[in-house]
Amino acid sequence: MQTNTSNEHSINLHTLKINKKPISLKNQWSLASIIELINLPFNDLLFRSQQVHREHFNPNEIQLSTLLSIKTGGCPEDCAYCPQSVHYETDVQASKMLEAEEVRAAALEAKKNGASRFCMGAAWREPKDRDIEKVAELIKVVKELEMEACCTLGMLSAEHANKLKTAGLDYYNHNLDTTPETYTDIITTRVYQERLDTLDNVRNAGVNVCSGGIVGMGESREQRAGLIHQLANLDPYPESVPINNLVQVEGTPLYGTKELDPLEFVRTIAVARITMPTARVRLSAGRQNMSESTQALCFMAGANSIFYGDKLLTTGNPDWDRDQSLLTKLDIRTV
Ligand code: SAM
Ligand code: DTB
Ligand code: SF4
Repeated sequence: MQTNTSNEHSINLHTLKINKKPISLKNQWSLASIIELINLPFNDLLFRSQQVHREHFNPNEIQLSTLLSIKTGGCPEDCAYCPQSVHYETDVQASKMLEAEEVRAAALEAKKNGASRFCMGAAWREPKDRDIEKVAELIKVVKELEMEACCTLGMLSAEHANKLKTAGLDYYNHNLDTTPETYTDIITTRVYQERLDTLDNVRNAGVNVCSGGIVGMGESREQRAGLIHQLANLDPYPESVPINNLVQVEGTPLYGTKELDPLEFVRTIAVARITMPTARVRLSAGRQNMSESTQALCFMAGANSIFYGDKLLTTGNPDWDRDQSLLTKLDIRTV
């Protein structure tokens, strides 16, 4: 465990050149220092995260990403939060992969509504070779519309990551979701190290990394700090960090979990901002039941991206108009 003092963390040192020799420096955070942060008095924590946020971003701008499920349901994995797993009986109907024209229409609508990134999700453990060929075509469709393209397709080999990079992929989303210690309580069909290996393959292919997690699954505050600890110590840390509040779906094992106090969600965002100062921290799933005041506190704490559009993958999200009204009230511009 590292014992760096918190002052050393106010800037992110990805690479330094000493005597012209490039060396990589990890953004090292000890678990203890992150627990100390998350336990700060709320106002002190928010003041600090807002300071870090202003050092790196315009505090009145957020980025908009729109999601589309390109292959829904029937997933062999058993993620306890997910309505798309074959292991649970939910209302989700499994479907075939969408055609390029359907994707073009959805991306065009997202662009017209102001989204800059289009993220395509598939309910796969991992894509097969023929899936990668089809997704590569979909990435080209999104790039033709001059939007950033993101995919989340499950585990990815180095070869598949390289193919998606060649097709023009900008970001790949693959969440760590929990701490390593709690992972096996949530998912038994794959191991944490496989998640880390996928992130390495994405990084090595030159694709930007989008990785975050889910809170509200019954974890403790220290475990939320533990998730941020894992993300912040990736070398380098992800360019995009989605923080999801569990969307409880009937039929999944986590349905009925005690709801997380919204202020605990805000604390998690603040700690993500402080420990990953230049990342886009995304206020992700869970906004449909979140008050405008809580969302405003999340932006204050350093969130500067949202999923935008009335659907996430299979569950609801605030519609375009409702979000535009909130952003107008807060004088937030979009990028
Ligand atoms: N199958 C791929 C995978 O798991 O990597 C990609 C799609 S999966 C739905 C992407 C992410 O959505 C998960 O890692 C998880 O963080 C998030 N997610 C899924 N169901 C959720 C729920 N009910 N509430 C909040 N986040 C959820
Ligand atoms: C992420 O971190 N959250 C998004 C996206 N990446 C793929 C997915 C949220 C899914 C919520 C449940 C659903 O709609 O199925
Ligand atoms: Fe499958 Fe992804 Fe859902 Fe897990 S989160 S069950 S891998 S779609």
